[in-house]
Amino acid sequence: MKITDGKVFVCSPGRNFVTLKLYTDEGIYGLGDATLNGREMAVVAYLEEHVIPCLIGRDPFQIEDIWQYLYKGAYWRRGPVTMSAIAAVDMALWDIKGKALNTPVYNLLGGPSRYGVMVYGHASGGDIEEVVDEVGRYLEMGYKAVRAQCGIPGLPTTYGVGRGKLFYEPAEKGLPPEHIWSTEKYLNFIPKLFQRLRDVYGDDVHLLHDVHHRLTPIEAARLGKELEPYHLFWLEDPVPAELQESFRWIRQHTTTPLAVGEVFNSIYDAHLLITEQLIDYLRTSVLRGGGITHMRKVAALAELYHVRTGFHGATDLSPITMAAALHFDLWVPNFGIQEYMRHTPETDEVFPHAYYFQDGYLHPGDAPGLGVDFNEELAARYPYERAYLPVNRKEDGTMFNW
Ligand code: CS2
Ligand code: MG
Repeated sequence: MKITDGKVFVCSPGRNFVTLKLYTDEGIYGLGDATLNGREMAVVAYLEEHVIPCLIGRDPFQIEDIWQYLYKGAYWRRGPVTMSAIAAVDMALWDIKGKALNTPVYNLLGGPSRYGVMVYGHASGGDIEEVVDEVGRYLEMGYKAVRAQCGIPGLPTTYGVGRGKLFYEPAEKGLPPEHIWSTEKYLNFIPKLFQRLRDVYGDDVHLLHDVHHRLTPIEAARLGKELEPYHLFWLEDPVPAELQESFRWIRQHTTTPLAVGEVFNSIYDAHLLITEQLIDYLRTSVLRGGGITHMRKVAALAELYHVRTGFHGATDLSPITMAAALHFDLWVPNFGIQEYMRHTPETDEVFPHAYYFQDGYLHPGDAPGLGVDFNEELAARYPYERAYLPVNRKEDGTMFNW
């Protein structure tokens, strides 16, 4: 079998997505997600100008060799654009192989290691009582784990409080919206949220929270300690993680489990965090982390150090990534949890898929390959429009982390 062509599609059924379709001389095609929120067209150019021409004529079954070729052959290694492009090719190749061998991708990885993939939903609200109600809604839907994010008194906006119900899309058309932040107001408030949630829902519900890169290590240590009585499933992205050793300070002060990595794009971003056991869950999705081929090596290292997977699964990762993640999650021995932010109905129509939600778990389904398709005609009805993630400033105007 040979790769005969590759096409990149950009569409916007509720938000922008970049989709790679690889064609073969046997009529089988593979799909890959190449979406990079707010920088979509950079990955489109990388694929069309620099990757697809090198794929024509290659054997799609040589997944590892093509991965090595695209990684080492780039010379300028790593980075979110490069690794998202490599990931899209990788997902499409696994999809082709599964379809050609008439088996779901999880069977190619090693078969299922569990009955289903435990997921967490996103509850948010403008105040504590709204969040309490939203968490209740997710529990009624059967979720066993819920992330809770809340408006902060005194701040006009904050991370994770969505505009709609069930899904949260931060990217906005036009130029980047500017948000305002106060660490003090945030730190003084968040423990009250989780005290209330534990009072209402008891100890057994898995509760998660995303700090979204906004504290210093010692501030994160304070928050982790103050949240210990509410034993979160995880506290996510407490600090920007370029300086991996800064997690040593958090680890010394708190037993609250830590999750990080949705912005990482290779094993090197997490190597110290894993080998010094500074984190408990690694969030790097197969889209950000160079595909299934690279992420299974990262998961194998993590397994040695008691680190579990907790893949990113926000709406800016298309159903193709969700499908690929679920095949990986069903197989990977050191599975932790899968984020499941539901897509819009329009998105689900453009990307029909086999995966399904049942009683707090997702299952990838048993269709050959990844079990997801792409409706080109329908996608064309939702044209791309540039959108940006917000930026964040402190109350005094200092540029900060969003
Ligand atoms: C968030 C994301 O889901 C999460 O944990 O960090 O929603 C993140 O804000 C978006 O993926 C950014 O595009
Ligand atoms: Mg996050």
